[in-house]
Amino acid sequence: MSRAVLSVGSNVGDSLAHLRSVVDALADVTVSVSAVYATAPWGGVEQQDFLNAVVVVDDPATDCRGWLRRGQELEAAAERIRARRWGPRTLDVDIVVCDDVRSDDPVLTLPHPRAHERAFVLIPWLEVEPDAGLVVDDQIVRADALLSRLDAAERAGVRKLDQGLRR
Ligand code: PH2
Ligand code: MG
Ligand code: MG
Repeated sequence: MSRAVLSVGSNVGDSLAHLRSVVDALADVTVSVSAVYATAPWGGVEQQDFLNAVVVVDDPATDCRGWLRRGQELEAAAERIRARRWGPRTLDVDIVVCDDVRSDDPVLTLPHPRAHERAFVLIPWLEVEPDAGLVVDDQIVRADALLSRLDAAERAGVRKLDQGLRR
């Protein structure tokens, strides 16, 4: 059983529909859903802006590996092809944190090893969990403090949209 914070992103095809497919599929285990944000691409690959959101889920029947599997199923349903690291994708479902699990298993590293560097994760997460914290370098740090460490330009690249994911 576990509670997880999922970061969902898309910049290929009908991105809003891809993000909605996650919220629809996980509706009965969803605790909260952030707004949708248009975000400048992170990671140095020249590509379209992404749409990103954060979904908090809780399900006694799903463990952390289970969230990974469910995310991968949703990615497959969106016909995701892994063409390039940090490149364009129809749907990406990343597990930011799962309970208090810490793991350096390359299959599922927890917390997500780059979440603390990404305004497109921290901003929507803080919207739904203003007191969120994350273990970075063996220390628990507030997500708002992590966000303030990022470049202003990075934060400015994350813009809230009017359309939501819940119908
Ligand atoms: N995902 C990536 C690479 N870069 N940039 C933004 N803004 N949002 C993403 O979801 C994203 C990215 C690969 O997972
Ligand atoms: Mg990702
Ligand atoms: Mg991923």
